[in-house]
This record gives sequence, structure tokens and C-alpha cells, in this order.
Amino acid sequence: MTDHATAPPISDELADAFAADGAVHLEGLFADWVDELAAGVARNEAEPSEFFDDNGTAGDAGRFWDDYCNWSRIPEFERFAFDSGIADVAAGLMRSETVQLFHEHVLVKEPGAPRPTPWHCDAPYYFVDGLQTVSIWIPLDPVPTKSTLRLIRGSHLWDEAVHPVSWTTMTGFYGDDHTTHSGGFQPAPDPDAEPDRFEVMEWACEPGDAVAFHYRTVHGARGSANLRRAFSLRMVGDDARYVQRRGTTSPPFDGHDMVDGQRLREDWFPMLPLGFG
Ligand SMILES: O=C(O)CCC(=O)C(=O)O
Repeated sequence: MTDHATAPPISDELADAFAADGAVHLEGLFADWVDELAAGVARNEAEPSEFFDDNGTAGDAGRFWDDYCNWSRIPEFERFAFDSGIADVAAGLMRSETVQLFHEHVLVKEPGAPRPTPWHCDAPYYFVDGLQTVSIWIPLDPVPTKSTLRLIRGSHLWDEAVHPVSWTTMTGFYGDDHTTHSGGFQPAPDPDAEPDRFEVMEWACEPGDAVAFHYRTVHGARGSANLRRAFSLRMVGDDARYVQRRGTTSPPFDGHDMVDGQRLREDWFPMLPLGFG
């Protein structure tokens, strides 16, 4: 068990907002876990995985690095996933009986990192899809509006997902290079160029706040003048199923041996405990 505060239950009003908008801001939800998660991020940086990536370019004032799928070797991440009550938050938002851990993702913008996070939605990069999905993004530093996560209201309900691209080369993630559309995908929107067409939700955050968003919600971020460490836990609910994509997904999970329509295998993607609230 844990000596940290656990997250309060999710109200119907919040779950309705999540269903309608595809994202909600939860103030102070994990403030009690910031030091532990920050220790985990430091450990992650000191002991990077094969997936560690610097998304910036040589000469940038600060790096934009990320890494993922390390929860089982970083005790601070594992404790948070299993002992923080985050699964209750995910269950409430997704209106799901079960919550399964997909993976965690660390995204760090160092002071002066100029590199924006491109507008994208996560679902097409993943081999799992469904109506009940949620990523919970938790900043570990104060984040002003100008460098916070930005999400397009209602974009999780769009018929076509945004064309997935590599964050380093910005070319088609599955090897295609269509710029206008790609087999059911639409090009990435530019909400700043078309403010009347897209409504952007963006919240200044304190350490330990949470922004929860659907895997299909289109999101991005600007560069950051300040250190902006973020820990994101990605979970799925009852209806999520394996989907075969047209190439190696991100994360890849080599040798997973699943086929279309299966629930994610529980020995790799554990069910998270519920009932902390
Ligand atoms: O932290 C960021 O800039 C982007 C986060 C993101 O894309 C995600 O958590 O899926």
C-alpha cells in the first residue's frame, strides 16, 4: 500500500466533459507524487532504454527527449501506476469496469527547447484502439500556457485520425509520404492558422496537475523556455482491442504475438488495481 494521498473519485460531470471534449484538466490530483515521479524521471535519464530519443536538432538550447516502456524497471513509475489510485481516475473518465496498463511515457523539454511537439493523435501509432482509452499527462514542473499541452476540443470524435508521422523526420510513420491524406488519415491540422475551425484547450499547470485525454484526441505543444518534465500514463478500458497496423507501431512491443480483435495480453499489459478512492 501507499503513504501518499489517493486521487478522489471522478464526478459524472467530469466524465461527461471527457466524453464530449476528449480531454479534461484535473488540478492538483497527483501533487503528492511529484517528488517520486521526478526521481523516476531522473533515474530514467541516467539509465535510458533503447527507446530514448532526442527529438531536437544539434545546437538547440535545450533538448526535447522522451523515453517509454520502463515502468517495470523504474520502481517509482511502477509504484505510481499501481498505488496512486490513477486507475480509479481512468475508470471514472472512461466509464470502464477495468483498467489495463498500456505503458508510460516520459517527455522532457529542457529550458530553451525550441522543438514543438507536432500536432498528432496517438491512436494510429498504437496497436490498440477503442472508445475507452486514456492517457494521463502529469507535469512535474510549473507549466505556463505558452508551453503547455494543447488539445483540440472534440477531435477524438473525428471520422479520420491525423496522419501519423515520425517526430524526428516528419515523414509518414508507416513509410508512406502522403502529405494531404493517407488511407483514412487526414493531414495534421494547424489550429493557429484556422482558429475559427478548431478550438484549442490549453491549461497552465502546477506540478502534479493532470491532463487526461483520449488516444484519438489531437494534441501538440510549443517549445519551452522552462524545464518541463512530464510523465504520461497510458491505459485502456473494457472495449480496447488489438489492431493490426500497416507497420511497426510505437511502442513496438516486439514478439507480442497478438492478433486483430484480442484484448491486450495481461502478462505484458497488467490490469491495474481499482478501489483506492
Ligand atoms: O509533452 C508533450 O509535449 C506531448 C505529450 C504527448 O504527446 C503525449 O503524452 O501523448
